[in-house]
Amino acid sequence: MRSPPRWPRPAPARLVAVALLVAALAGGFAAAAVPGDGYGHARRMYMRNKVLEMFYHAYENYMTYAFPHDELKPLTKSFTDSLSELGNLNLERLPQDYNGSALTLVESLSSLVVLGNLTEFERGVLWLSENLTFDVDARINLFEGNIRLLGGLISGHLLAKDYNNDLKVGQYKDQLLHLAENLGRRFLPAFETPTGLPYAWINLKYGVMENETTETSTSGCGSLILEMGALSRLTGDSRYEAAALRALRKLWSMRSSLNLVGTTLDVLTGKWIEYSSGIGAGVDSFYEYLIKAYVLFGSDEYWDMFHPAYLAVQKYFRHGPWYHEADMRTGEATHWQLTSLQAFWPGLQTLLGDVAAANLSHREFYNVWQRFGVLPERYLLDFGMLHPTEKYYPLRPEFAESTFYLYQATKDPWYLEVGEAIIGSLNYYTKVEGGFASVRDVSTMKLEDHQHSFFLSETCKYLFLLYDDSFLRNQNYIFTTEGHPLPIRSSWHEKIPATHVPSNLTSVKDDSQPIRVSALTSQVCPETVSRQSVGSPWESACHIPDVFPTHRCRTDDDCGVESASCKRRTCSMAGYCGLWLAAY
Ligand code: DMJ
Repeated sequence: MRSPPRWPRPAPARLVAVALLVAALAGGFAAAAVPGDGYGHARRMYMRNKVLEMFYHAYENYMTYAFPHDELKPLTKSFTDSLSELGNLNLERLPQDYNGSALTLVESLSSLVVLGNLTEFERGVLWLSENLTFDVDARINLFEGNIRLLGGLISGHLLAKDYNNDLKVGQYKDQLLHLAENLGRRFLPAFETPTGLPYAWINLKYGVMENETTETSTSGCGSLILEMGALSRLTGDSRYEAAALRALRKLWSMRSSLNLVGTTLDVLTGKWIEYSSGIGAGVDSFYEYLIKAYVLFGSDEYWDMFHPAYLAVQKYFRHGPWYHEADMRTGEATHWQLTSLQAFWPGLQTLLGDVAAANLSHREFYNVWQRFGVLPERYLLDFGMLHPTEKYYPLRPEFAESTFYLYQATKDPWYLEVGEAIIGSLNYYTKVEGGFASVRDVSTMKLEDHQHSFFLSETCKYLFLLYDDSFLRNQNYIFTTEGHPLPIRSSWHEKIPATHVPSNLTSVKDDSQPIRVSALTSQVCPETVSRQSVGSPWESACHIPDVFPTHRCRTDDDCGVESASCKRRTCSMAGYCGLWLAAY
């Protein structure tokens, strides 16, 4: 396999940054001055501009060859209507003049603002407000429609409001919000089930179709709360948030005694179909939305779900830096696979403040990235080989996303070098004249004719923010699972300005300000973090105390996880928890 070209390397300044991070961790949120991270301004600007080029190469090709259809086919310079793709609908049923939902444009709006192109953002807003309609006989996937279309519109609306004074063509008049509300209303029939768990598919014009499948995934019905919660708060119509929250509560009530959830379920019976689960496909954003809903809305209810769920993941799925899958009922490992989607987890852990664990896993993902040049969709850890069929890389953002979070938390320029490798690979393997193409098979680097919209909403956005985070200054955002920023507002938040939720949750504002690992660190390991001294190992959220303070136990389930090694403790014959078995 060819190696991608590498950008010039700077003199490493990583040690300085690591020392500062340790100092910052040791002092909790106490001030720790961060001088320049040693990466170099010119190099940073070079990489920033490189990402700009990538974004516009993808965006302009989409606008030329695919707009107003949904996504670009970069090899044939044609288009695909992703409503059909997202929903597998029968194209013949669509109206003759059906033009798609301009999905990639909707998905690009927030990125255009992050990149500082308000003129193009405004052009997009105006076009969408005059042309976009959801009154089409199209069956779409609720989850995808929510994170891509609804999330893109809501985020675009909030940004249009915030940047209103900088827009040129007249006043913004909430057009994107009206579109979002129109779409949200069309989602509501999906929630009309005995359990409150929504159908996975909805016809935008006619609601739930006859004989619609009743099977859905955990992420499909457990990651709607950010967009639908925001929609309710913006419109004053509580139905959206109520529907998403009811579904989330129901899902959480279905957890096992180990606080694990499965991967697929039936929305009519509320019974699990697939008991094996992990942190990747079908589940991933369920965890993400619990913690992000807590950050955005401040309700303890989200934290009270997230915390045990997170600890259960660390206890039952984690194996050193890897996360395997396990049966939700027994915690027994089922599949030993690395998946590309799992690469968001270190980003989530960084948001949470579990930087040590995040860094460890991120490095392993990077090793796999280096080995193949990109991340394969699935890699069999037990056989040390690619999955026989899932060998593709569809330009996914998750690894870049985690790299961005880790750099924000640590200011360690090593992550900027990782970004260089990602950018190098994307340009070398996937850039074609007509845009950026997905990789069909990472062992041959054969390409596939598809540029997914998330390449613009997430992959390019996180890579840009890695080198230029000026968008984050003076504002706190939480990014949806599709990379759309939602501002954290005190009017939406139950706790701000309470002292334990500092305002700067997602960003390091500039180099003269202290590193803030995360406001949530203190909730994961309340005392141990602040007791750490410089140079000692970092506490990790994998720490789970034994059930009884005496460390007595009846079974292994009464034992927790060692904080430093993250090894699971077991119950001895004499009835004490300890590291008796070197199982991990
Ligand atoms: C995105 O659509 C979202 O991040 C989703 O949650 C899962 N991953 C894809 C991109 O890989």
